[in-house]
Amino acid sequence: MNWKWVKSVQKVLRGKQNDATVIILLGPTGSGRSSFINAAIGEDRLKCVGMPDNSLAPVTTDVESVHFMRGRKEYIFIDTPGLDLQENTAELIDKAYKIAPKQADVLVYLHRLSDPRVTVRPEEYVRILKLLGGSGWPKRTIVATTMSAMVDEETATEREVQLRDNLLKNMIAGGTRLDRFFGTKEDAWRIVDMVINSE
Ligand SMILES: Nc1nc2c(ncn2[C@@H]2O[C@H](COP(=O)(O)OP(=O)(O)OP(=O)(O)O)[C@@H](O)[C@H]2O)c(=O)[nH]1
Ligand SMILES: [Mg+2]
Repeated sequence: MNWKWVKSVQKVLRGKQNDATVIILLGPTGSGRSSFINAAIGEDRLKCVGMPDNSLAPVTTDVESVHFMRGRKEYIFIDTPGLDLQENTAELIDKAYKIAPKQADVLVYLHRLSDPRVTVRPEEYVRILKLLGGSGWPKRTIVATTMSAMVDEETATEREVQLRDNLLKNMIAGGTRLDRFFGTKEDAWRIVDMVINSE
């Protein structure tokens, strides 16, 4: 975890309008965080993998926030660098714990179903989810799977079962949701609203 970007997220959280809903996108590089935000706002505001070229380098290297009005309600989406890119995670998160952040309202953790392996250790993403989501983080978290179309349905389902029954078992018992994201605007809001409406 890179200390610098955790601080940037906390700055956004501290400065947020009381009635704005903050949605943080987390996950390994290339999991589709920036595409999720672009889908939700219906605009290619953030640079994504493949835009403008097919470079293999991670695209999002710093925290970026995007404000969006849905009706009269304000939403702040926060894009973050890939959680699998950083070094010294444990030490840096320990430091970050010492700053009391305002909590995020929704934490969307993306996981690619096309990946045969999980590249971020659960201890690491749980720590960052706790840090940014406060004490009620499990209920504010949704793990959304992406890129299901890149594998056959049997493989996709089997990987989701493994996530549900093994890796995410404790989080799900605490109220975290697991669902598939299909890439559209409607679907991005369905995912976000699932958490908001459960409060
Ligand atoms: N085939 C397929 N491609 C997808 C799907 N979802 C997203 N993508 C593509 O996968 C890429 C994801 O890129 P980003 O949204 O930039 O991912 P990111 O997590 O922000 O990545 P970094 O910022 O580089 O760490 C984009 O090119 C999307 O168009 C999907 O369900 N299937
Ligand atoms: Mg990105």
